[in-house]
Amino acid sequence: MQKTVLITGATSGIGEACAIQFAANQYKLILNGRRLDRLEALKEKLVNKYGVTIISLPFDVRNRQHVFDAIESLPEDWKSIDILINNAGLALGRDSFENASLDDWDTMIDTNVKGLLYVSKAVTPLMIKQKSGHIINIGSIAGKEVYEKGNAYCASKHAVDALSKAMRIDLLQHHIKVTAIHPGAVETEFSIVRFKGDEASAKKVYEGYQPLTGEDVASVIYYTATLPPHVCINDLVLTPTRQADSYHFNKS
Ligand code: NDP
Ligand code: 8X3
Repeated sequence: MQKTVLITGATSGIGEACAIQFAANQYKLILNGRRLDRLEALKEKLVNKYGVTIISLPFDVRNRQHVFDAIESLPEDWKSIDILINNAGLALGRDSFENASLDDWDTMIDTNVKGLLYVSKAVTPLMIKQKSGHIINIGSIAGKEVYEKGNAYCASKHAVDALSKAMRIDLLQHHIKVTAIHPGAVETEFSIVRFKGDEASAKKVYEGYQPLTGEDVASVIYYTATLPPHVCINDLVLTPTRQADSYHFNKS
């Protein structure tokens, strides 16, 4: 039977690449993001190319009520979600602790931590009912280490790391797999968002080495999602070959 995957943050980068990867493999897709125009364009492209069925489900993961209303609004035959990819997320600013903006901190924590919790809490009852499911949380290398001027972003991704472990333990009894994927540098719109539209600063992040692409990460996510039911990848860190950790890049 065709499986259904819900991807948050599918309008760009890793989420969009996941949408393409799963569509190419004939999954039913529920695609989320806030930018409806992008969701609709992606849906049209994937339906035409792969003949798959897609529901676009725009909502802001930070809005608790909207998250629950959106999941509740799904047609009954779409309420068996097999895979949830908690990908929506962002960094805002790269400022030293004393200079960083409280608003940026709020947005990162609300999106990366509370948003992931809301969507998971809304979807989990559906998975419990069907006695199976797979939740894939997109963490970061910033959830494994802390780097200079990374403060609240690193903390939010450490929370994703901790939550993934906690969810895996609690959801074990319901036959729900929980995987955390922690990428290093991926060239997406991530840095443009982080540097608030400053494209030159964003570009510099990826100079001197070959970064990962959204497609690289999507292919790893797809691999973890398609292992046999008795196999679960719990935790996976992937970086560009020329990145060892948050600090060590080979840019020679
Ligand atoms: P992009 O900026 O390209 O994509 C981010 C996606 O998240 C967009 O689709 C955006 O959609 C969505 N999003 C952001 N805020 C919200 C919100 N409040 N509600 C719903 N959707 C939201 O970045 P990436 O693809 O790189 O990032 C995806 C994930 O990967 C993030 O969690 C990020 O932290 C993580 N990551 C990224 C790395 C990188 O180097 N790029 C490395 C490690 C982890 P829209 O604006 O339409 O809502
Ligand atoms: C994004 C990767 O190293 O910029 O999560 O934090 S990093």
